[in-house]
Amino acid sequence: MLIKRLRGWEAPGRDITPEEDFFSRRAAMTSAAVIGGAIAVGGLGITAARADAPPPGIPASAMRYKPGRALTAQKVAETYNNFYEFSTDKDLWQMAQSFPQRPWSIAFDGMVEKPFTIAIDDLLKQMPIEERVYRHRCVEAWAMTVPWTGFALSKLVALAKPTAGAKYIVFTSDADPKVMPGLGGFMPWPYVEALTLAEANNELAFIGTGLYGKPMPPQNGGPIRLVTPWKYGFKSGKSIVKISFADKQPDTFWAQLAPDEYGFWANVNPAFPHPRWSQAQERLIGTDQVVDTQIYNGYGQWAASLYAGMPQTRKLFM
Ligand SMILES: Nc1nc2c(c(=O)[nH]1)N[C@H]1C(S)=C(S)[C@@H](COP(=O)(O)O)O[C@H]1N2
Ligand SMILES: [Mo]
Repeated sequence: MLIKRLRGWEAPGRDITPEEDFFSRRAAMTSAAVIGGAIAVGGLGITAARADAPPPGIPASAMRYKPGRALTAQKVAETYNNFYEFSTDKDLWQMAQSFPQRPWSIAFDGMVEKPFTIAIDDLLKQMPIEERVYRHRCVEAWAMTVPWTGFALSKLVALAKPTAGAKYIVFTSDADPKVMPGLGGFMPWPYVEALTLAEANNELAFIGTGLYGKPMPPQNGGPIRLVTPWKYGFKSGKSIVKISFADKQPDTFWAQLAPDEYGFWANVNPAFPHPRWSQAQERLIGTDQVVDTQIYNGYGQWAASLYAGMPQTRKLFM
């Protein structure tokens, strides 16, 4: 009997299909989807999932955090990016195609039982790969809804074995001047972002290794990135090469660059405007829709208890 070993970007139950098929099949199934609880909102095979019915090709389990929105068109999610190591322009995806994704390894250090380095493919073999459709809210007031493949961050924390005093997990992104023309200048490279260990162990916190059923494109943070859907997108570091554990809150990239605008917590909240723009609404990329932003990006059911004992001030939401 043939035992199929899932690759790192595959998830059990996913009907792996080349994207062209995936989208034309979705368009073809639009009328069927109406019966299944989704309605067509016109144009380009975009459907709005009314009752979080899974789009074709996506397992029902991927919908358990109730995205409640149509998937962003794959082409849009993969060609409209923030990755300042390459460029501050959104159309950097072509530049990122020469970013080598193998060999790739991740070093674990700081407050762990024993520091170690693991090759990405060895890590993927050990992790329970699944797929999750999440909304993503950038602090710049745009949003997307995409199917990530990967595994719960809590599984990675367990593998790393932090010591009793560790309180923070720190993610360092790759910084390779040979392939990243945006490095240098005044920015505090490398890109470092962090979570508390309590946040990292929250069930929503996810490590993304794939997107739309394929390996994570380099421009989206391949081969491995963080995904924290209740926080502004800048917390989710891309192309991670090091994960450290610490007992003190580290200096993070955005908090160093613009401390009055971007904080450590970065929880989404429409009631606290950015100093230069409102956070009340968000633009769904690839469409002309603008929708209301929700506290914790709509994930309060899972995330709000993390902050129950804290002052609900701007600091928690910037
Ligand atoms: N290393 C690194 N990670 C990063 C960024 C970056 O510039 N460099 N941008 C962040 C921001 S602001 C957002 S909104 C998301 C964008 O992810 P996407 O391009 O996959 O949509 O990546 C985040 N992670
Ligand atoms: Mo962002």
